[in-house]
Amino acid sequence: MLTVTDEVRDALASGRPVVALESTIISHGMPYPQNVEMARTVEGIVRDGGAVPATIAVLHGRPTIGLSPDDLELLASDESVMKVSIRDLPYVVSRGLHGATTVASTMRLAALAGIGVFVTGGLGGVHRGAATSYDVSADLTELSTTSVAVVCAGVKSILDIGLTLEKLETLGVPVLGYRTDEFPSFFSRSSGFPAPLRVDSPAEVAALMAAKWDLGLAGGVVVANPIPAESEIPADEIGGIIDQALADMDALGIRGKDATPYLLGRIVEITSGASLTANIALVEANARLGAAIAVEHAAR
Ligand code: PSU
Ligand code: MN
Repeated sequence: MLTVTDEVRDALASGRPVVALESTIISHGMPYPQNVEMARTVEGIVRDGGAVPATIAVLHGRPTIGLSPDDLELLASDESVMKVSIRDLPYVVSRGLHGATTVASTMRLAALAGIGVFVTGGLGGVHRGAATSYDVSADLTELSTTSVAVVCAGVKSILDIGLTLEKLETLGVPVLGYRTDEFPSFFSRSSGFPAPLRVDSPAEVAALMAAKWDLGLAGGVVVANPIPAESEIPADEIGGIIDQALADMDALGIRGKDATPYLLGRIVEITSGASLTANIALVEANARLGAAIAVEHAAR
């Protein structure tokens, strides 16, 4: 049921490095046209790093691994594109709809295609107030079962970072700080929480992936790569802005799958675009690291 481009299929068949990229970040994570520019740039960074990019989405009901420039433009600009997590996949497939895949559904489709490394911006997690809202992203449960390494910049403090790390521990997911002892919080290099484990090279990440899966431990690996220092928004600066965005969301009664896209958009508004610049910079840095990990993974 998958459509895989010839380039991605050939690379996988001959054991060359491939990096999966998600599409919710394009359709529901950033405004147009910066979203499509980011998507193109990131594919270029992966290529420059010696790997084949495979952006993943559902197009006309077909899970599609590897997208054309026109596909990227459609995902970036078409209002009908649904945000598709695991539970939504059968709906868009059976109805022939377009869907932008989250971390959870991109991981699953990447694994089905045989791709082991995936680059994104930030993971979903346990939302603040989850004790009453029950809002815990399906990204976490997917990480517990699907064997793909996810390169991200940590999680935003729109989430409860402490509870997210606890949940990942319960689910048996290794969380690696990349060249850091502190878990990063997306816009900021710090979060106040230690990184559960630390690695210092792409080869170390690839070795850990191999060890995990050779042991028969199915499931993902989180590689938390702090935003480059020159692009970071310090935690004390972004903290109040996130609180404001959360208060605005509550006032509007927005919840469920609309929560994360609303908060991302509202933070861009409040910061007059500064958060978008940071967001793009961190995704680009993750693409550089992800390509290097994919090269090491393929070499094993
Ligand atoms: N966090 C970000 N940017 C994003 C997302 C999360 O900083 O674009 C997107 C990812 O696609 C992630 C999804 O998988 O939001 C999580 O949504 P939810 O909380 O509804 O599971
Ligand atoms: Mn949710």
